[in-house]
Amino acid sequence: MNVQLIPLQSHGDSRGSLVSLETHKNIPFDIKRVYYIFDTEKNVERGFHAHKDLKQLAIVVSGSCRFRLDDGKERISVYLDNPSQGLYIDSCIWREMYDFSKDCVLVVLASNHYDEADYIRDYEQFTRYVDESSSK
Ligand code: T46
Repeated sequence: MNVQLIPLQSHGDSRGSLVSLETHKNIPFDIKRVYYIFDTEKNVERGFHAHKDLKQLAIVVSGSCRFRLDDGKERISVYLDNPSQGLYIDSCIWREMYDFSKDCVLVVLASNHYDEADYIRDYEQFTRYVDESSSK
């Protein structure tokens, strides 16, 4: 599955820690957009979609949450609770986010601007899209 946990170097000293995110240095795409998710409830689940082209890197800068990731063949779960680690998610991966801690702040770097046409929000349509793409 084209997902990867990327270690992000933390520059720490007695004053605290600092992580820098730079296009094509530790982020494998041009960063065109940044958004963040916060004020989440423990029992709420988000996502339930895939992207046709968009690549993203998700970092939990506070608290924790879990991702369910599915490429149409296998399904894995990833726990994020470390601001020095980014979860890279390639295009064509179904994602569901859940088990948010109350203090969770999830920052997401994206390879493109917001475009609803890039979303596949129906799971059956997603598996059809994966099958069609792999037979091309
Ligand atoms: C993803 C996961 C990890 C915007 O107006 N601009 C934006 O850049 C984004 C990301 C969203 N929105 C609007 C669209 C919806 O009206 O914000 C609202 C909530 O978006 P959505 O329901 O898609 O949120 P999530 O948490 O289900 O998914 C988001 C991203 O949309 C998605 O790309 O991979 O986080």
